[in-house]
Amino acid sequence: MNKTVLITGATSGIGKSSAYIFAKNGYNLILTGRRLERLNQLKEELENDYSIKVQVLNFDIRNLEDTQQFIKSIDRSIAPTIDILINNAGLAAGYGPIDEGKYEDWDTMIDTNVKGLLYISREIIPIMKEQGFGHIINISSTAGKDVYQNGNVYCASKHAVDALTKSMRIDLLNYGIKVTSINPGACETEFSLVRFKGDQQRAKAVYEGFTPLTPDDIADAIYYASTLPRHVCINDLTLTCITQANAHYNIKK
Ligand code: NDP
Ligand code: 8X3
Repeated sequence: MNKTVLITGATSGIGKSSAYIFAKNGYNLILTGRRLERLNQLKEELENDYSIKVQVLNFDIRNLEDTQQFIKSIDRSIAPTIDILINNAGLAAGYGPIDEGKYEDWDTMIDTNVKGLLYISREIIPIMKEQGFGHIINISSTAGKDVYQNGNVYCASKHAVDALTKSMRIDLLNYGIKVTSINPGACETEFSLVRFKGDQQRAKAVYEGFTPLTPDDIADAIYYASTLPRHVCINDLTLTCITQANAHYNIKK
């Protein structure tokens, strides 16, 4: 019987790379995101290339009712168990001093990165408790460990993810559920394009002058953390490219 992994935000970047690595290793997948066409393409490709099943759940994780409804619609023939939940969907919106922040951007980041992660987790944890096992992997960031200039609310949202990860681990200790935080540094995905609202030049400039992490680098770390022996749990794993020390220091040529 295949194991199942639920990945939020699988239409791009780290979530998409994670879908590939788990598919290659024989997991069935439940993939979420708002861009349905991308989800359907990925499903078709992965089901054709690997002998696995994929269910697509097309919803916005900021919407509680939709989240509840879509999680209830999980096809238990594809996912008799939910072995791994990767809370990956997230974003930064805007970059600037706090007194110039846009209320809409703040809502978007907090509603997605914090409340969305909570909504999904609240729906999946009872399933894992009933199973008596499961692994929750929250994608935080180096921005969840330190703050940087102009990062304010994004950093706050990832610090919240860090706190929730630690809290979940304590609250779920009795139920055989592992909880891991993966904290990447700069990784070239659509992240900066989203942060800078489609400004391709500005987004590209973020990754110039150094070799950033790739989404496959992060997916490898996620896969590693999720395939350790039953009694071993990586609590917290921060990874950066070789020129980056933390959220502040990244040497660019
Ligand atoms: P991408 O922009 O490439 O991917 C983000 C994913 O999140 C997309 O699949 C997107 O899907 C999904 N998403 C965003 N908002 C929503 C929403 N409201 N409802 C459902 N899905 C949503 O960025 P990354 O792959 O880089 O980001 C993935 C995670 O990694 C994020 O949590 C990010 O904060 C974190 N991270 C990224 C780093 C980086 O440097 N890239 C470093 C550290 C952490 P869709 O738009 O189709 O809904
Ligand atoms: C994303 C990394 O440095 O852009 O979490 O905040 S950074």
